[in-house]
Amino acid sequence: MSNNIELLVNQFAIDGTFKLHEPIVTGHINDTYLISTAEADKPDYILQRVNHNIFKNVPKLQENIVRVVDHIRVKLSNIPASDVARNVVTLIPAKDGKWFHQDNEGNFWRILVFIPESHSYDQLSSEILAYKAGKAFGEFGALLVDLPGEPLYETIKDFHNMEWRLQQFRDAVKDNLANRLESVKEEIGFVEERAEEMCIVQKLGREGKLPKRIVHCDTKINNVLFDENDDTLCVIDLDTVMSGYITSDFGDAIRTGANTGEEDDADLNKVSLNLGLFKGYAEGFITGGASFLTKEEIGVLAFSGKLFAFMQAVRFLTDYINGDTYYKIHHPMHNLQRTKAQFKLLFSMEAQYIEMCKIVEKAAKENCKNYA
Ligand code: ADP
Ligand code: GN1
Ligand code: MG
Repeated sequence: MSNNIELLVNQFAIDGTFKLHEPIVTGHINDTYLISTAEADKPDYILQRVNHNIFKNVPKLQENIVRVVDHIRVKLSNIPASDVARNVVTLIPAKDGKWFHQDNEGNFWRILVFIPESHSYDQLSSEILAYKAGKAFGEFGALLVDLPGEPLYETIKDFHNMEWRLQQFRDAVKDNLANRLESVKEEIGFVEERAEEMCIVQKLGREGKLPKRIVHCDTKINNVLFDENDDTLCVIDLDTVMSGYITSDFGDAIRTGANTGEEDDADLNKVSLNLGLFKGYAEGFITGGASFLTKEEIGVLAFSGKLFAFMQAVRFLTDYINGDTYYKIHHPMHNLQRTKAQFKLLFSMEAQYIEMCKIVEKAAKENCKNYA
């Protein structure tokens, strides 16, 4: 394998000599490796195999990322305080000029410069960190509000469309491919009890009450890098940056960053929404996005916390019922364990929903001119 990884790395126009590779195993979809180079004064790199069963057109996905990072880089270069090399990711082309390399087995690979002295968190430990992460994602949206040209390619169709996710779920229940329905009756009930309420964003969009934006669509909290002083550096993991609703970039971060437990916590007593972390993220996100957020968008932010715990529960449960064909799992019950943890988080948000709404409203009044 080492040799193969070295051969892959050498398909790209990197600066430096391959020394060693180390897997980074946080993600559920792609494969990621940290590549160290032999020379101390040359960058290290991130090598990724992009899952082409899920991302159907990797060349177009890569084109999206190039457009997005080029746009951000130009904007940052006009902001004197920015550190362009660490505030946006840098892709390295293959030696043939393409933004990917396809190996003989048909796999797609890409390389990014490793941003030095950076780290990410799977969960947040303080309100200030939550504020900084929220601000980084709000600012990310603000930077892309004026991306010129054609709409970005939709890398996964209907990715955060709740109506579509429910249809996939109901198809899975109907087909019962893995014969697991008996064990998930209660969870199926949880889904159906909330199904209609959870489609409100799609409905508001159709009615023209929520604008489509360029959104990140995977604002898991470990997709923001922090520096040695715990200040934010950069938003990463740009595979799903595309057109969508603002709910995507608020709800998914709350689901991961403001959870007192883990996404797949086996101990459900550990799982709940931490309101302080919610407040930090909300204040940061609204501050970072104040230049573009509309009153209607702010009005669905607290709801999006519930929506994304629900959507993720539906997605994990669908995969469990289908026999684990989408997410990487670490044991046979993993998708069900994840589902239960997401439902527990949702219940905690349901219990604290009034407070969540008040926090968002206060943050909007204090930080956002568009919010009367
Ligand atoms: P996944 O889709 O599997 O989550 P990511 O692109 O988020 O893949 O990368 C996984 C992890 O690798 C990140 O959480 C981060 O810790 C690290 N990482 C990714 N890209 C970079 C980078 N350019 N510089 C530093 N670390 C990175
Ligand atoms: C996947 O690969 P990763 O871990 O960044 C998934 C997200 C889910 C997340 C749940 C393309 O993200 O949508 O929210 O797992 N990405 C895709 O942890 O489906
Ligand atoms: Mg990631």
